[in-house]
Amino acid sequence: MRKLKIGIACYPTYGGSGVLATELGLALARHGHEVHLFSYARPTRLASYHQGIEFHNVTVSSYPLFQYPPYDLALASVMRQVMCERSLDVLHVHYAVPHAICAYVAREMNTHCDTKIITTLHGTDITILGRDPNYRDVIPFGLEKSDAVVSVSHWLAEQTREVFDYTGPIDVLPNFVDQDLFKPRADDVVRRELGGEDHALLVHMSNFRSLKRVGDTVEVLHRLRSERPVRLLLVGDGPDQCLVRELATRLGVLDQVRFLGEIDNVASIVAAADVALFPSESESFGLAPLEAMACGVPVVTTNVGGLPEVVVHGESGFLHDVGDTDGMAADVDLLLDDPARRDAMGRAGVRRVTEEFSLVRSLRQHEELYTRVLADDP
Ligand code: GMT
Repeated sequence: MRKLKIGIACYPTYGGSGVLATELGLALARHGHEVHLFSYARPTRLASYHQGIEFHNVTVSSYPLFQYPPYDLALASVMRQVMCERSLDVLHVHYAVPHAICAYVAREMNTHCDTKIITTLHGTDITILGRDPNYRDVIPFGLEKSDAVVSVSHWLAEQTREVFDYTGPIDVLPNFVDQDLFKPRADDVVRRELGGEDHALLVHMSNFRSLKRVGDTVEVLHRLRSERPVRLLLVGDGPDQCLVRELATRLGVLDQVRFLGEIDNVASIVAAADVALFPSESESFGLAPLEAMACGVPVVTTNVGGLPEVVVHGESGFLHDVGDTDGMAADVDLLLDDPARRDAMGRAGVRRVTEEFSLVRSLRQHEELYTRVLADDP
């Protein structure tokens, strides 16, 4: 395919949509496309210089009248400028609010510019903001003005139709993972450092929002029956951190929990673990479970949202009802006491990632989508 000029807008924060948008941008740049990334801060995965990718930092001016400085207008303005100066072929925005509307406004301001707009929906932009009276009219407007709408799972595509009565086409392009980064552990150094020589290691990573139910990982730890000493590694940070710490103290398991915070070397920590725990009450896809699978670590999670599209129950992990910490604990015990089963599940996870969720596959799917949208001239 011809090399394209592609704009990508995303949140820069420690979260799935920003990580995926940045990884996609990096992969497209490595494939020879010219990539322009828009955000209000440098995304975590774009810490260093990368050839072929230019970062456009959107700054918001303060003004005495502004109780809420209008980031949306500043973003639309930077998008308009880059769209025009660089003749972008595609502007691919991640997370509908406010990015889809900003992209539309930017294109409307450039009367002679025919940049195609693609909006990828990631989850709460539909499931929470889509039901919020402050946003529920503006989101479908953004989708209708996009040249293509992408969802990260079939479940989220269904939700989008249901929440907005949306009848337009939706492409499902699932989350992906870079298997050069997330892979089964090659040595035991990190595992030893984490105490894995004489402990079984459980891992969870998230932004500690209430819907992640991080407290359930502590409940599971408390309910384990296995003879082996166990440690729970908690990666990430967020609003529920204190509650989780309090719960661990109350249940008498604080000594077994390590709060690792927001760290860079997530892949090596996850790969060092025996089992990964994700008790979310809602998840449009579940990037973190996917990363654990890529590391060959079996996943114990919930049967909600897009998670059953990621984890095959009994094959690459186990799915439970939300809050079923007894059931989750029983499966963790089973995996800790049966290394052969654990390894087989880990291998099945890696296979599934390679076949369905690889970076290479996703890059091809995205390039095909861009080509199709560019060919769809009215
Ligand atoms: O929707 C969110 O909560 C934010 C978003 C993010 O930026 O992390 O997470 C969503 O997008 C990820 C990437 O597509 C998905 O893997 C997560 O499942 C999804 N989170 C939820 O649906 C809660």
